[in-house]
Amino acid sequence: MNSPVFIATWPFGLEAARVGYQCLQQNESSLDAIEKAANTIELDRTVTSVGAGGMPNAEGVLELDAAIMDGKTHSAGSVAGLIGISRPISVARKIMETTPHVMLVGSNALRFALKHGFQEEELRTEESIQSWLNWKKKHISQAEVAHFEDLATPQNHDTIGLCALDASGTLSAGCTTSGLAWKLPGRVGDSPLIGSGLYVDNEVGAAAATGDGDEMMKVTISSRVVALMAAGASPQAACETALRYLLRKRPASQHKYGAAVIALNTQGETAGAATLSGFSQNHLWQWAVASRQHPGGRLLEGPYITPDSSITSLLDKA
Ligand code: SD4
Repeated sequence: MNSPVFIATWPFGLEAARVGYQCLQQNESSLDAIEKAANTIELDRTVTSVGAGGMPNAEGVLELDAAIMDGKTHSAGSVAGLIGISRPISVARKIMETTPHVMLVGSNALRFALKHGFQEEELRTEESIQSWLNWKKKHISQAEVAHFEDLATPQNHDTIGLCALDASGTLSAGCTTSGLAWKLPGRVGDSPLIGSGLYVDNEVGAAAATGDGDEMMKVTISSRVVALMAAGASPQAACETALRYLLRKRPASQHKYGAAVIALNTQGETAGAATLSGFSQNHLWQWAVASRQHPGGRLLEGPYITPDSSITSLLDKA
């Protein structure tokens, strides 16, 4: 018997970690724990970057991306640009379990979801519509390049990435998001891409990502973290090395809104790290861990990686 562990990105990941860990304590599979924990955040309309209540695209349409991966079977399911379905990770799981495919997109993903009993509903809130209208008013007269300049505020992004190790020793991972607010219609980020937003190798570990998907997908960051662990790195060293690789290959990403990864290995060791860009004392990189020591979960901060060093905590500098 393994000692279960659940990790998730961001402060709202604390609730996900608590819910996920509770499932694991009741001997549910890591896959079920990932789905239930992700659903909790997807259905929470106060979280403005995941599922219902998420921020819309440039045309005011809320397009959701999600993926799930099962370490036991090394199978995966994924959905992108899904409109009007509140639990996209469950649609991703349904694709994984009932089709020979991995990923469905847009209107055909919606058709698939409806066929499998998911209900279509309005997922935008008054608040998210108002934020979009405010953004639109500000940007209507500007060129499209300017359109992207202020995408990176804490309200505009923050995907939930999740990794779980269950009592049988099986790892699973998930990722679900409304993606970058005000994105171009049809834009798909890293979150639903296997290897970028998430990856699991049941003999090694699991990883999930959040942050600038347009940068992280260029280095398939989550599979890189798992490959580094397979080569002998600790989860912490793997996260930091993968982020340094991103900064080396894409120096421009240092000036963008940041990238972050979490990792969990077969021993139940956990890690998280982020690039320094995009983070401040007002927007900390935090991730949640729930385990036997902390069944209700606890939040950890940092470290923040620069090309040649790391900073443990931005709070210490306060
Ligand atoms: C994306 N990775 O769509 C997501 C956004 C995110 O923190 O996680 N931001 O690129």
